[in-house]
Amino acid sequence: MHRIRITLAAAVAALSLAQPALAADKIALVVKSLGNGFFDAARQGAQEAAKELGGLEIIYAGPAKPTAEGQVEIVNALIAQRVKAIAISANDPDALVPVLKKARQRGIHVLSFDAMVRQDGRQLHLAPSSTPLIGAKLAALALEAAPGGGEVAVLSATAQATNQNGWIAALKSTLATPPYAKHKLVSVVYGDDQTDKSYREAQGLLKSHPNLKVIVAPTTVGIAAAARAVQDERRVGQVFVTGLGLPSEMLGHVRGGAVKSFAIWNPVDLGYAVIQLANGLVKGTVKGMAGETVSLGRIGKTTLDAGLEAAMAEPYTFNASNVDKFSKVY
Ligand code: RAM
Repeated sequence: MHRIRITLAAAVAALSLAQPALAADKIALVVKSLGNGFFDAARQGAQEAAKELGGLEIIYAGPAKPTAEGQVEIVNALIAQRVKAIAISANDPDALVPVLKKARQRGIHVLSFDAMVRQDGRQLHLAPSSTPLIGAKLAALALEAAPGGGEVAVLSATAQATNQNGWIAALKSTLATPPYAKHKLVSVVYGDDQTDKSYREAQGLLKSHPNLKVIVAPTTVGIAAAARAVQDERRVGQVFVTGLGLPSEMLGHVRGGAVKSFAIWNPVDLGYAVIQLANGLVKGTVKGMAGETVSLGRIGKTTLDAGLEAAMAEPYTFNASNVDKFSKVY
């Protein structure tokens, strides 16, 4: 009897060992395009959250170029793969809505981060910071670049990106206030978050506005390309580039003098936080309701507003005093 009991126990143990490990929940991080250092850093944060939460697999995807059509194809493939959630930085607020609605109908949770999807196409949106704050920061950076005023041009990402468009609108309203009376916005151009196109657009600005004092690029791809154009065209000291950049990509340009200061939030934290929210939706701990306070894991908490948007921290300013240190982080 004793022997049989042991054998039975051993059999039960063997059976449980033979059970396949519980399949991990797949959560997709869909970015504007591949090859962008900002999103590479966000991916790192997403992996960090997945490791901390356990039982998650991050699928990182994005088109080669930042187009809505490329993202629609990706979302269709993710629906077929039965992912549990899709977190997307959208190349167009409207064009993604139908396919994201299809995902919702199949029980997939949908949220946007960085660049927003229209409200009826997602359950919530995570912004890196508040839009008016970013606009005011961009204006303050332009003032730092040209304290005496002068011509300012904007080199943006794609013309449909909700994040850049919101920040540019906020920059314009700040530039209309008295401290900026001597700063004149002369042009807004789009480099589509492509290095080559951004570089050419920056060269074009330098040519068509010989008195240009500042290029504000609210995109990590654009700011690096514009700084290189200013350097190559030997306009360092006459034209200053500023905006939103990664310390790792801007270090050389701060040292070279094309950039005095710039700002950004932590993209690793953004990727980490959006996966915390995606997992919350999957597990039911996040409902996606106006006024709801939601957990961003190690970062803390945030509250969804009436438009089901939540914002993270203030953008942080970098210059010669701190860019070195942070260039090792992101
Ligand atoms: C680029 C992308 C991204 C934006 C950053 C600041 O990498 O356009 O969406 O948030 O810049």
